[in-house]
Amino acid sequence: MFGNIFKKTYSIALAMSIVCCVSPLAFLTSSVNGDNSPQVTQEDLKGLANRIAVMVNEARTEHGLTPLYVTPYLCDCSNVRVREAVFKFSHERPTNENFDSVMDTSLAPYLSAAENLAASEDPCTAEEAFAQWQNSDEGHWDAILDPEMTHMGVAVTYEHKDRNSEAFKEDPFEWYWELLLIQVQKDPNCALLVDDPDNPGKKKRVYTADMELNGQYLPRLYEIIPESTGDLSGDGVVDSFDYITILQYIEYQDALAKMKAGKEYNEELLKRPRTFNALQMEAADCFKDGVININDAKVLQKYVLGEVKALPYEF
Ligand SMILES: [Ca+2]
Repeated sequence: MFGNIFKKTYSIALAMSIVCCVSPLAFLTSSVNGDNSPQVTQEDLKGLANRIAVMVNEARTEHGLTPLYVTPYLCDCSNVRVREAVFKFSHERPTNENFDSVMDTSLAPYLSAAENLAASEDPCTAEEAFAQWQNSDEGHWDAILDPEMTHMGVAVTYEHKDRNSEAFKEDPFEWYWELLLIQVQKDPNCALLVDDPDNPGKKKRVYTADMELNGQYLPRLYEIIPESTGDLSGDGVVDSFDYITILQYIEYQDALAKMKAGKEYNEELLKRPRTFNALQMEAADCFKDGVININDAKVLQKYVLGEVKALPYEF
């Protein structure tokens, strides 16, 4: 169809790591149940997974690599895998298939995939779990810093064990961590015909952009919740910082559109993706016309300068 660029290949079976965390820092254990199990909520687990996602991107950015997008679907897959890992700590699933069979390729069309697993004793922080991969010489860190990767899903789970049980004595791990990394396929709608150096006089198709996956976003430490139109930082005031934020967003989107169209674009801009969450998108649309462009930035600037009295701007 589009040549062998869509041929499915994947790197599999990165070695697992089981490292005991012996940090004296208590984590999520301030309140305990009668049986001494920490009260861990779904919100806690999501927060830990988000923290891992942020650390992955901090590490990539430090190494000059583009950050990875998180998608809700990949996190669902990651969650399936982390629950499987509680009972079978392996890159092979209970069905004996490889880990990547957890993904439906129509929802996550990938060229390559990798999985990092970690297990740790209670208590354990996200930083300690992440450090297991960073200090591993079994491919975990290489997977995180793989320049080809584009998207990820992360999940964390907690499986309480009775401290006096045989199960606990044999296997004291209660925290499980899964990071699913993929390199997404190229967007078939963003391709150019260029001269083929190997076949003089012939053209070849070159893909200019990765596919965009449903709901993809760049993880942040805290979700930004704008308090009004124009408050992109979520600090309750509309000021020049918000103006700079919307300009950077527009600049990035512009470079992205140019890349997809095969036009010249500023590569530096694409190394620092700027995305807005759904609430920020709403807050950035100062004209309330359904699109975010330079007109919204101009109105926001005028509002900051006092030339426009209210946002959103009404004609
Ligand atoms: Ca603000």
